[in-house]
Amino acid sequence: MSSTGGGDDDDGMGSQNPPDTSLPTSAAVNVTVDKATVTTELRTANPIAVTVTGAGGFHGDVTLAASMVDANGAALTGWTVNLVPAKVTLSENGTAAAMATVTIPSMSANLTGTLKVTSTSAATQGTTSASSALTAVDAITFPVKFDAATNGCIYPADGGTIANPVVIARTTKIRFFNTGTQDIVIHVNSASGGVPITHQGQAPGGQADPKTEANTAYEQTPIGPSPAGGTSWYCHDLGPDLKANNPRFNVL
Ligand SMILES: [Cu+2]
Repeated sequence: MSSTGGGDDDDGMGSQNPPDTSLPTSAAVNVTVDKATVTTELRTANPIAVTVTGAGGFHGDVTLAASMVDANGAALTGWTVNLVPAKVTLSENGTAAAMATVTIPSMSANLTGTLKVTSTSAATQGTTSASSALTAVDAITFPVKFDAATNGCIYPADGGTIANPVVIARTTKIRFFNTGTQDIVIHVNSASGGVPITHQGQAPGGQADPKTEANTAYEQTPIGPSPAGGTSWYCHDLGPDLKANNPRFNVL
C-alpha cells in the first residue's frame, strides 16, 4: 500500500471507484434447460426452454451457444438446433429466457442426440452449460383430418411434394394420425413398382385397421422401397385426391 495520502490510489490513474461494469468475485451465471430428456419422433421440431440466471451480484451480457452432439461428443449430422436469442442481458441477479429448437430429420443414422447449451460471460462461477438428451422413436407421423368447411381432408403443409418428398428409411414406421373428429381412410397410391405400405383396409397390411378413427393413427412399417417418383397418399374417404399435389414420401 502506498502512503502518499490524499486518498488517491497508486496506480497512476487517479482516484477512481470501480466502474459500473465490474463484478464481485462471487458473480455467477447458471444455465438450465426445462427438459433433461425428450422422447420424440423423427421429422420433428422440439422446443427446449433455456433459462439463464445471474447470482452473486452478476449483471451484464451472457452469450449463448447451442450444438447437437452424439454419444461421443461429435457433431450430429442432420440434426439442427436454432437458439433464440443468442445473447441475453441480465440485470443484477436477474433471469432471462431463450429457446433452443432441435429439428430432427426424417431419416437419420442416429436416433439419439444431446443438445448442449453453453454460456460465456464475465462471471467466473456458476453452472455455465446445460444439456438435454433427445431420443427419436423410429417413426414419422403425418397429421391429417377431415375439415367440414371444405368438405375434405386437410393434408400436412410439409407432407412432401414430387420435387421434395419426405425421405423415409425402410425401418421407420409411418403413421397417419387423425387429428379431426370424423373417420377417414388413407389411400396409398399403387404403382407398377409396388408400394412400400398398404392402402388402409386392403391386403396385405391394411385389413387389420380398416379406418382411422379420431385421435388414432393408421400405422404401417414399409415392406419395401417406394417406386420411382415416391409414394403419394390422400384420404380415400373423404377426399380430396389432389393428384400431383398429394402429399408424397419416398421410402428408400
Ligand atoms: Cu383409395
